[in-house]
Amino acid sequence: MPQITAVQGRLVYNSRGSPTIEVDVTTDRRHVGRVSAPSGASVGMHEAIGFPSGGPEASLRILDENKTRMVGIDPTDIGEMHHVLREIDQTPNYARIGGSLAFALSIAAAESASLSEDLPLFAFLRSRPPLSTHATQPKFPYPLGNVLGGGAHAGPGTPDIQEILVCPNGAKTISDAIQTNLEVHAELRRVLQRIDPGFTGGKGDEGGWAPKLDNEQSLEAAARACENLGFTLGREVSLGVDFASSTQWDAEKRRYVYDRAGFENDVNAQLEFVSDIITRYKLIYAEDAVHEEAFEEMSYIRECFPDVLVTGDDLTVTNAGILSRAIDAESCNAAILKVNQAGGLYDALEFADLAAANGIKLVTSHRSGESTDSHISHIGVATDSKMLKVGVVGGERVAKLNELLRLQSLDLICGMAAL
Ligand code: 2PG
Ligand code: MG
Repeated sequence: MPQITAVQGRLVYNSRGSPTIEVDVTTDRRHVGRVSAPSGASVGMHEAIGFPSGGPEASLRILDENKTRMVGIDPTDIGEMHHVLREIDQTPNYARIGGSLAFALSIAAAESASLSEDLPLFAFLRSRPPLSTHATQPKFPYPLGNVLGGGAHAGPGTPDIQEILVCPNGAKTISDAIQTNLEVHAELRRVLQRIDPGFTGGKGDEGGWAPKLDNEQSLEAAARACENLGFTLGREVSLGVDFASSTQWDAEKRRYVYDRAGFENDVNAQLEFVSDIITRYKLIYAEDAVHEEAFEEMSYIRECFPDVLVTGDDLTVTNAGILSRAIDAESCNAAILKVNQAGGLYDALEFADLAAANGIKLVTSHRSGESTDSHISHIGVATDSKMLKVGVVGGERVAKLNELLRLQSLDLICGMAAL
């Protein structure tokens, strides 16, 4: 039986320059899994806590105090590490040890186990619990890339909408898909420079352009970039939007406040606003179109747009209990999978399994504050995710895309996921 022989944590930095933790887990003295924890800027209120009150240092101290409980366990049983983490932290949201520690430890253990079995991480994860419901042949998720950023990911003057995304839904191979997103991103820069010759080429946290334009102008520019390349929106290439509506929601006023554009939406106006954007820009993907507790309003959008991936992120926070609520209310037909929202890998895979069993499509996603790790590319393939939301440019984003290209050359994954 393979055994964890060493666990080592350290402080490192994420793509925003904020401190985070990295954990190495060694199996049988040779197989080292190494993972560092990402962090979000627009964080759902029911997500796992990133770090306890003492920050990354406190998580590292807790790791040091508890290392001996991890040494000796079998990392090929994903449930064992989960069990240890749950013994140390019995809070529902990893408030004691920090979700970042649960994230880094659990994925590093799985990576070291996959190395000990000489399997790519995705194949290792597919072959054991808690994943049970999956297609027999793995397929590539479509890369869903942020081409224009605003909201919590970019400064004043940029759109209130957090992310305008591109999906190369006509691509037949993962390499074509990645290339298409890169072309749209590059063409969008030219479009933005034509609109505003003073555009500096500045980008938001995820590598999408951050122009001084409002929501409408930004969507127009993204659509024009696709059309300039000869694409018909909704055919070879489609746009998506992460509205990240909890950022705009003012619970006291019960209105969505669009500070930068200078208007407010009551609940009905928000539904009209979102529906209008989905229709006019032929969106294939609409994330968090309403705030994180608006299960009923989300279900209205889902009903109106059965062919759009009406996706929960802050709404479902990779939490199986909350996903059950969304399933009961028929709030969404797709859900974001971010392991660090759940905390540990086991929690996230349970969520994935529940989603699959209920016909909810998965979109595995990065965070705005990322590392150069590429484990989520494997997690996306392992969970039969339809899309992998990882950005288009920037070292920490490209790292995930390049991993998909490496997987392509292994010839173990056939074709693109059916959307
Ligand atoms: C989101 C994510 C990633 P953040 O809202 O979907 O794009 O952003 O990591 O800031 O929560
Ligand atoms: Mg989101």
